[in-house]
Amino acid sequence: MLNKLVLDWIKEMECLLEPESIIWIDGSEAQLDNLRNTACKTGELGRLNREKLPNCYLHRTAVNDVARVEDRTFICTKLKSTAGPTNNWLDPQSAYNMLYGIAKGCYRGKIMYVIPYSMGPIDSPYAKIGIEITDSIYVVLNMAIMTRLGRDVLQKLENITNFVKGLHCSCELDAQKRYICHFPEDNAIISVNSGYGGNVLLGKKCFALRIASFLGRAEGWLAEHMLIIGIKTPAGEVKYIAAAFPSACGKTNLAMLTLPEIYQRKGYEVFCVGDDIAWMRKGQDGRLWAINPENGFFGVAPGTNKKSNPHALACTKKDTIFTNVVQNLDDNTVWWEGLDGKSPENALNWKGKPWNGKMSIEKGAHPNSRFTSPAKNCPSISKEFDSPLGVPISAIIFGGRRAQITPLVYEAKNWNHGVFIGSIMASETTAAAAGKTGIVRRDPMAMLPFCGYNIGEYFNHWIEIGKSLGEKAPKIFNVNWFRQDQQGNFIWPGFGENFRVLEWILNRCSGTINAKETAIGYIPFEDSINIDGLPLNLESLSNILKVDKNLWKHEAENIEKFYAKFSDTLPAALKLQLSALTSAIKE
Ligand code: GTP
Ligand code: SPV
Ligand code: MN
Repeated sequence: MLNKLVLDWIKEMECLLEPESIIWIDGSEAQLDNLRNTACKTGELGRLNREKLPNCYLHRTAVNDVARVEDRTFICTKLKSTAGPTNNWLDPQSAYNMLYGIAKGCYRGKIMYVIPYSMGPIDSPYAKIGIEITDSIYVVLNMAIMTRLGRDVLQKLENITNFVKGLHCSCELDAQKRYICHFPEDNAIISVNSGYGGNVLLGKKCFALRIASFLGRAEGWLAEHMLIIGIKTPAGEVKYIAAAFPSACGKTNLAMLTLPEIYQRKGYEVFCVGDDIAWMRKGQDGRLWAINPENGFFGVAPGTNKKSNPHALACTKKDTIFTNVVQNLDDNTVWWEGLDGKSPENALNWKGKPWNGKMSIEKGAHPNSRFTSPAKNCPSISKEFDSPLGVPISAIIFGGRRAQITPLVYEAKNWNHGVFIGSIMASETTAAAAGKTGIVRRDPMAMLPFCGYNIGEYFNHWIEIGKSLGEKAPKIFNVNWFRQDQQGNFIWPGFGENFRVLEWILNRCSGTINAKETAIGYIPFEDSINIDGLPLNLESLSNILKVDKNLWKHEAENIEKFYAKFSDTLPAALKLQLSALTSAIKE
């Protein structure tokens, strides 16, 4: 018997939405298959080639609905100051009134799907339960890949009083009435008028980052936009690294990294634990431990190929939902820019219009087209993937897209300096969010769009976590794979070759290698990064490792302006870090 809180809320939503019927998602293959068949009949999904892509489907979103909408995303808390200077804010009562007004009767003639799901392995003490109500089969099927759902969750719900309420209404997909609203004080999320992943798969960014970061602050843990990767050294030890890069800046690629041959020969191995979200807390042994709350990947398709990310490509070969990619009509398979082989000649583009790679200058796949694949499809998935307590983290990496200024890698002098480095992260915007791309903006810890409360207090929370970890805190680093030459080409080869930087990071963690102290932190000596076999000479390496004091002086001035936004919530420790940087670059 489900508990009354759940049933009361479902009843309340039924009265509001007025669906024709209700279907509880139990996660059984039979039920999901039924839904796939229905969606194929209505055209919500298209079935792809059964031999080449078994159990794979194609979905196209509305053309005005292809990415997260940050300007229509709100944190609704009683006090505006709780949401802080970087979030859009609405008063909860007026937000509920407006949203319930939009949602009233919007399921008429439709089925209301109720999805009970768990973020985190169901038997993990750190897992949290959510229920998403939706009118979209696409959402149900994506949630079935991205989360753990079904009977076990329903069973857990019998004894649980706190769950996250998520309501999704497709409505008319009207961009003017699109709202992604979070009520962290009520554990609730309401998303209306969108059908795009990050806006509607409510377990992901809405719950596992915005609501979870709010919960994490109260409960003493961190919800972060981070991948988790395991590295087995030739000595047989496995070390775990968590890394935060903004959207479409390389988390999936680093998480599923394929080792360059020289490292395979040396006996290294890498394992993927997660590619987007990490929940981290102090473990019994005093170290920082992380779980990946998700159960699948919602990865960027363009640029994924046999060379850049063979593991991601392998993930997409079965049981995958593709969104906004090219459909090759010759064999009913999929294609995107950057995939191996030539572009198809007889195809439909992401909008479903006839498209020919040779004749059209327009892109075939949307730059933010995605694949949704089960984690277990990943050839390098970690054997700790389902571990209830997660994995211990040895290093935290921050990074972003910076054509100039930020070196390939540098290391923080201590935890608080690391928090400072995270807080001043900046990156060029990408197609993952609506709006202009390629504009450099500050994106602290890659959490600017995802922090569910005042970001000044979030920085302070990080500082407190560091205090509590003390000597056992992970070391903090910053990386930048995206430095460009005068012609605008990336200087660093990236992808699998990024392991050369991870090797340095591991060596710094184990204390087996010295580094050069600079105004911004420790950087590698040139001969500490192995460039054997790379099309990169020592001079180029030295260029991307350099700290240009003039550029950093300018950067420090920008940081000061950015920090001014936080006024009294900015931790004193970070102000100290900024003045230390300002005086160090003057020397
Ligand atoms: P979200 O899912 O949006 O959070 O993104 P993500 O951080 O997981 O980004 P992802 O790994 O999917 O990479 C996005 C884009 O960056 C892809 O087009 C990649 O080809 C490109 N990319 C990833 N890693 C590298 C790299 O090391 N070098 C270069 N030049 N490009 C990269
Ligand atoms: C991101 O934008 O950071 C993503 C994709 O990981 S979405 O789920 O749309 O947020
Ligand atoms: Mn992401």
